[in-house]
Amino acid sequence: MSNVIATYLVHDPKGNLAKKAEGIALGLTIGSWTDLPELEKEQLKKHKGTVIEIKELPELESVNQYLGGKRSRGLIKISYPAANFSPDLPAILTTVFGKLSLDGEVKLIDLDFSPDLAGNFPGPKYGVEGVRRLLSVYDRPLLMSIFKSVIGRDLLYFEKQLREQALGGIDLIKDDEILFDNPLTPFVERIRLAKKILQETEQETGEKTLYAVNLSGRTFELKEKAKRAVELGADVLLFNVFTYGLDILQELTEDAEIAIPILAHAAFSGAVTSSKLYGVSASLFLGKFLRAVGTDLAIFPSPYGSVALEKESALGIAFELSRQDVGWKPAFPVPSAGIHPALVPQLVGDFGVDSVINAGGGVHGHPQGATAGGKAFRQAIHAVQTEHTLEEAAQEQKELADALALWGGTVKV
Ligand code: 1AE
Repeated sequence: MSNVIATYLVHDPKGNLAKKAEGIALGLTIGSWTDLPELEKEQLKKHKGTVIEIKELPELESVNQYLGGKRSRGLIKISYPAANFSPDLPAILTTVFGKLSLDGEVKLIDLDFSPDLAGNFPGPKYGVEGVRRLLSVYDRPLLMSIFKSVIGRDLLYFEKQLREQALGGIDLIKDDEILFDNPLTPFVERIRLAKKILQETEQETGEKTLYAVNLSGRTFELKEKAKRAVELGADVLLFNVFTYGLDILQELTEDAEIAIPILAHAAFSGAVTSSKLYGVSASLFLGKFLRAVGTDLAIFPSPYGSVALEKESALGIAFELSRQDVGWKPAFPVPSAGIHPALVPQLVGDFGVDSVINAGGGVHGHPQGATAGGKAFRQAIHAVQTEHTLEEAAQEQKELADALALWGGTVKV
């Protein structure tokens, strides 16, 4: 059967989860059912939402107190026939969580597409394997860094930061998500300059570095701009997907001419995912959806950095980006924010070798500058790969020793 199955976390003030579930299943499909004549019932059957599971959860006193009254809690699964919507996320989301998102304490936890429906979503063009191939790096987590304090600076400053980061052995260097097209560092000039500088640094280090330029501007200009970037030889596009919308990212990834990887940033997603009672789960929003619409690398808050996400949520995102039991290529999880070299063992332990370690302050804030910052991260990654502690590795490697002296040991979450 062609359908989507939505899982909701519901807090019901009326204490009747079965009635609540049936109300959702009918309300979001054919409306009233019981009052209809038999013939119409038969005709509408294939459009009716079906409650397939109700799992009661223990009441939570903290929630009752917060909401000012008793709530029954439960996980409800409802199947929606694909006959009700066109096979695109705007239609699917409007069906399963359109007006329902405005109706009390309901959170959308998961959405399972039947295989034929999932086939309407492209998944990553490059994914883990494709990005690794571009870099010729196959056996370790990738290292990404972020331009910092570039707003109000010109191309000379951009060039200096780019060169310093690349010489530190960084695989991908991304624009800060708050750097937009601007007269001091225009989009096209950033791409041209990055190409030249990264060719020079590759000569020096023997290693490739990819630059992720921020694709920004008005929605209807994005495709042409992305294609221009590709013509100019851009390596990767950074995209603030959640301020534009998931379907817009899908439009970009489905365009065969936009044949470079896309790095999705989590900016604005907290407005939708942060509440325990409302919105959409992080694993669905930042994991499953991003992979479905074609993200190759997905940035989200790590569980131990400066804007931390709960560990369960961060691991849930990474799981959805990487799970093998779906038809899409795996995408790279990029747990970010407040990352420094001392966190590398924990990052690799939690997110695995097929993940990207991403740092802004943790690279630029190194006492000897960004090149040393990059080297310290690479030394930490090498230590983990060769089963040495960071302290052991730091005895031989000054950049790592200085980073550990500044940022200290790993944090257990
Ligand atoms: C989850 C977003 C992280 C991000 O965008 C960013 O700029 C992090 O910077 P640092 O590594 O915390 O300095």
